[in-house]
Amino acid sequence: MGHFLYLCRLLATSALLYTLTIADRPPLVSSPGDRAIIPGWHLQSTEHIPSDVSSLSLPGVEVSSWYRIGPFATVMAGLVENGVYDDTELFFSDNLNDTTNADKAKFDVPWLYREEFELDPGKGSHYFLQTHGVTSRADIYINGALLASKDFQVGSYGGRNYDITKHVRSGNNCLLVQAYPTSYVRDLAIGFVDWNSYPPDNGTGVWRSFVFSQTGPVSIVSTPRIVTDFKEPRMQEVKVTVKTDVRNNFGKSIDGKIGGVIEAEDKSSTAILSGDFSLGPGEEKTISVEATIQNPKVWWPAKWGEQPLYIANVTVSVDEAISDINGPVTFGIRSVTSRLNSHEDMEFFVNGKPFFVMGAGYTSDIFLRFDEDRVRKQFQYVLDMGLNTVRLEGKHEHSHFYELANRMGLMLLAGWECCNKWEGWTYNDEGSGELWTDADYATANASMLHEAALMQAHPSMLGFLLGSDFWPVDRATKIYVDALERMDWNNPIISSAAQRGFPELVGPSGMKMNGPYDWVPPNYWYGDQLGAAFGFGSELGAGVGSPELASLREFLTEVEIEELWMKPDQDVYHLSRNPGNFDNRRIYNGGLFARYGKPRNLEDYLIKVQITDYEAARAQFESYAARKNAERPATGLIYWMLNSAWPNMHWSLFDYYLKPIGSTLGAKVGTKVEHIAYDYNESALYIINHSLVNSGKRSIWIDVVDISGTSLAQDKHSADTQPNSSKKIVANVPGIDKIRDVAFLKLELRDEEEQTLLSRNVYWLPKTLDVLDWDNSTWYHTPVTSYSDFTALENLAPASVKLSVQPGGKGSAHITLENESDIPAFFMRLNALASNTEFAPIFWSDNYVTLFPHEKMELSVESPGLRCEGESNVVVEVAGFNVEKINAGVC
Ligand SMILES: *[C@@H]1O[C@H](CO)[C@@H](O)[C@H](O)[C@H]1NC(C)=O
Ligand SMILES: *[C@@H]1O[C@H](CO)[C@@H](O)[C@H](O)[C@H]1NC(C)=O
Ligand SMILES: *[C@@H]1O[C@H](CO)[C@@H](O)[C@H](O)[C@H]1NC(C)=O
Ligand SMILES: *[C@@H]1O[C@H](CO)[C@@H](O)[C@H](O)[C@H]1NC(C)=O
Ligand SMILES: *[C@@H]1O[C@H](CO)[C@@H](O)[C@H](O)[C@H]1NC(C)=O
Ligand SMILES: *[C@@H]1O[C@H](CO)[C@@H](O)[C@H](O)[C@H]1NC(C)=O
Ligand SMILES: *[C@@H]1O[C@H](CO)[C@@H](O)[C@H](O)[C@H]1NC(C)=O
Ligand SMILES: *[C@@H]1O[C@H](CO)[C@@H](O)[C@H](O)[C@H]1NC(C)=O
Ligand SMILES: CC(=O)N[C@H]1CO[C@H](CO)[C@@H](O)[C@@H]1O
Repeated sequence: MGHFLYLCRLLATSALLYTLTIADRPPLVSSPGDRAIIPGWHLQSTEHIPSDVSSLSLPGVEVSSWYRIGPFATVMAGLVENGVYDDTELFFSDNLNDTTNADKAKFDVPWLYREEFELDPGKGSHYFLQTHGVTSRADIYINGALLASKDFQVGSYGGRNYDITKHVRSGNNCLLVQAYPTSYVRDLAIGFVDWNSYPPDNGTGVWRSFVFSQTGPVSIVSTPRIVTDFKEPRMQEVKVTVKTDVRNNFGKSIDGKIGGVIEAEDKSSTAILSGDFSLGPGEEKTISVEATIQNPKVWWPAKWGEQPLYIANVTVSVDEAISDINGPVTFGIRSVTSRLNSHEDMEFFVNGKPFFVMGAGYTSDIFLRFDEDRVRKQFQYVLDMGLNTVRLEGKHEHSHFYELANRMGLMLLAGWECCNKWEGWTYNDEGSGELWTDADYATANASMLHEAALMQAHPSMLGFLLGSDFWPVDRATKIYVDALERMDWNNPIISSAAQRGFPELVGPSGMKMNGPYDWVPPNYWYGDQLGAAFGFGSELGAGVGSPELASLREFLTEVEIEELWMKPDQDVYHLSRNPGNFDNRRIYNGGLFARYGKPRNLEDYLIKVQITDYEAARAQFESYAARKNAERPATGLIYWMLNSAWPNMHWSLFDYYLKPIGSTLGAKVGTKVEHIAYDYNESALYIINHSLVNSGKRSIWIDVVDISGTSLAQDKHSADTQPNSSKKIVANVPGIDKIRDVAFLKLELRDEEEQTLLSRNVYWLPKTLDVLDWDNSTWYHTPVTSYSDFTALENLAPASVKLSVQPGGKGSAHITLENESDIPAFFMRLNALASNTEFAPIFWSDNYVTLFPHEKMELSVESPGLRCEGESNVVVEVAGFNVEKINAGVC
């Protein structure tokens, strides 16, 4: 109540003063072709505000007591931005749960986003407001009038374009958005299903920016779309068609000109666009203009080549005067196609070359905050791990995200999310979404049109998945496909990420989603059922991704950390929302305790955790790579998942604080361009080549020792490597049959002539493999009836290792590790710190390494912060399973 009175008083007394202060600001837009993002908002709950909010959309209301946010923020993101909540605090222990319970009422009411801005509308000017989606839905008011109601501005992705010409006025203008609460089962929003806690506000609010524009009589009403006739990289010239939707804002017919430029970003070529058009009164249509690019520079995924980009700008003019401008649109010259092979499995091709997808699933931040620099770091990890694709399951982002992927050479597999409202179909017996009404189909249409337009030109797009766990009904499928085609989508359209069924219009997906999501042993992947390495796995993994101790301390109490091993079956709030299938580490710890022995203390548990995570991630990527030329080939996989929405304990390839973990390095080994991998099940070796060009003679060195360092076998083979393939080169690795308890297998792949090391890979192998109970599998895991026994590792004598470090300049360092012992130095983690703080992100050439007796190894590390200037305290530490912690100064 106090708040309300305060507001009214201020309304009366300070309106004049306020108007005067902001009247000095320049107009938001001032000439045709100008576009501006609403630069910020005042945010407030409706809880203490009169029910008729339209008057608040009149200029001059005093709102300085409201929260101030940037151009976009969900309610929670806005409250964090204003210090109402502290995310470090919220993310600690189960504080988020407490806040969600305690503050529930706060988020059961709509919230207001309000901004005033100057305009100086000239005669003949037209004004538009483009939204990019408001969660879950919104009333939009401008200068006291309702522009759109919550029945029209609906859905997180429901971008709409409004003509606001008749509402704008000279001087101060005001926009007010009333965003309504979100339910993931009722609304087409951005949710976290069963794998992450929900934000207390369910992501409600203006999560993407609003764009304001001024035009003349003809407006460009969509981002220009790019279509090329590019087929294959040897083409001497490529025809580029730029398609633009334009509208006549006038009551009379208009003739106009469309012009523009396409420029190579490196300035190596320029092409001019030009054409004429006529529009009837109020008519809206698509205009195409063409240009030819000679000697086009072809865009490639990072592993295969460069990422040259082109930039297009489009201008429409009427009577020689500019009426509207759109761009810059960045695009690349490349093609993506897909087909189902003879096993009905999905195969992708980029520029005509078979593109073996090695990807992982992306999540947005829990509060949908967007930090381009953070995304860049995450993408750096993706590339450093040797992955080439990121899947966005209903986690579409801002255009900067797609632009980064374009520049870094990453492919993106976009699509709608599973389980909640997005899959509210009668035949979905697993999801919780409410069935769709006619209004939902309209929202789906607007959402698909909008997302397709936003994504269309980006060369990083690998495809769009219309559904995830379930395929859409025919009516939705038709809407999606029509919308994608309407927006000149030139990439594969896939019915879903699973095989449960499919709409006739699109056909089967060729993707499997048969688990696992929780822990399975490494030999699982070499089986022939469910998620094992054959076909295309759209989301699968052993559920691993545990942070190291320094990160755990950021979000768990000391007691909670100790309970990870002392109460191994207990629910862990930082795994997943209760209740669900992923809210404890029962399956994971069951395997770890049985295989590696009951932990003696926290330190012992944590290293066993990283050992488990490393071997799980490596086996998954390696098996798919090894089987890429199998009778039923593996054609690609999406590791579940890449990153985490908040600090959590599972499903990640690096932790929330951007620190590398066991799964990071396991994945990195498993994806090497040229690699030598061990098939646990058959005791066979595969030589793998993901390159399109490397070839030549290779030698393979095999070394097997037991835990006392005694050699069980040593062997050397020669092989001819073949580009872009995998082949079995050794059927039975010698020494494996001699294992008494546990042995170590070291594989080295070298160039035959120079003996340069191309890949080095160390396994710890048991006498008997884990036995899987395939028939007793659930959708998320396959149980083990008899575990491998690695407990003999406890008998490893201590090894002594020599560490030396040299600074390498530009944030890098070189490290030499030398095992001075007669036994293996098992699973050593290297860590770099400045004044006791770990660097992040940090990229290791290798880590979690095992050295054979008397082996010497060179490593390198890079991190932006790793510099000697002004830092006297930069050290590299090493500690391993049987190696005491040692360190060496970098500077
Ligand atoms: C968030 O969505 C869930 C349904 O998915 C619903 O139960 C819950 O009440 C929603 N929370 C809020 C604050 O609306
Ligand atoms: C396109 O427009 C942008 C913004 O107006 C400008 O910075 C850029 O130079 C233009 N590029 C071309 C190729 O015209
Ligand atoms: C989808 O929206 C477009 C653009 O508004 C419209 O032309 C089309 O008819 C809509 N489709 C359906 C099925 O409503
Ligand atoms: C190992 O391979 C054999 C055939 O070589 C197969 O029968 C068995 O199922 C495989 N093991 C696992 C764990 O899948
Ligand atoms: C979270 O809150 C719910 C009450 O809504 C409670 O049942 C549950 O035990 C809490 N979980 C944790 C981990 O605190
Ligand atoms: C992989 O293929 C490339 C390209 O032909 C070739 O240069 C390289 O030697 C191959 N490597 C292996 C291990 O086959
Ligand atoms: C890569 O391998 C596939 C099949 O394994 C083959 O069809 C294709 O031609 C190969 N591509 C190149 C560039 O070698
Ligand atoms: C599946 O597992 C359960 C419990 O783990 C066991 O009782 C049952 O016999 C198993 N079923 C099969 C078919 O092995
Ligand atoms: C103390 C010791 O045995 N050092 C050996 C470590 O390994 C290197 C490389 O094999 C040997 O040269 C050292 O003698």
